[in-house]
Amino acid sequence: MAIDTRKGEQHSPEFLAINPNGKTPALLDDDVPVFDSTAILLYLAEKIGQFMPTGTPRARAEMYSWMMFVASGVGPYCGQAVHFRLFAPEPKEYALNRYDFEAWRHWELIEARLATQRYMLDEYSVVDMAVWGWARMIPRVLGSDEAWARLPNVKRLLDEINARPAAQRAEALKARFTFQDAVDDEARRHLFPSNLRLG
Ligand SMILES: N[C@@H](CCC(=O)N[C@@H](CS)C(=O)NCC(=O)O)C(=O)O
Repeated sequence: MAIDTRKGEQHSPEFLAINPNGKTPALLDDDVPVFDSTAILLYLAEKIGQFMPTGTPRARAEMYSWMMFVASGVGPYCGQAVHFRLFAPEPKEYALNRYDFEAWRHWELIEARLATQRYMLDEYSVVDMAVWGWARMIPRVLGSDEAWARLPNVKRLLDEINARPAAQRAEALKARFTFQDAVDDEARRHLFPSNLRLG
């Protein structure tokens, strides 16, 4: 189902039954609920037996390490960089500087890796998909399209995955729905409940 987070649909009982954390994405695969983007990728890859190295412990360790790097590093730092850049009230210089710095630092690690190899692992995998999810957001996260000049290999991977049929199907699916654009007072109440404590 399509969830418009700016309208607060992530807090509906139906959605919370799938993801008690009230955040997108979440999946109901037949009757199996899965939530959190990294868990969804690992679950689906394991289910279909593709896009995951199955060989040596070293290869699996590499995959898990980079998946968690995206889940616990790229995701949270990029998310907070967007929040402080676009939505937080002043004063925010300290927080914006910290999250922008950390977002850049994470992307530069990915850039360095992709400068020496085509994909994040030896072959195309769930790690590239996880990176793609956030790479699409780079201009918003890092403040402008100029970020691509410093991340040419991330852009290369982004363009390659964008051209894959599955990525195009995902875009086409998204285009079937209209999501609220404005982050108005009501959307802020849904998205940033911590603000209520500020009075
Ligand atoms: N760790 C989660 C983060 C999910 C997340 O923050 N989702 C955002 C949209 S991209 C959301 O649902 N925000 C609505 C809210 O926080 O109420 C994941 O990777 O799936």
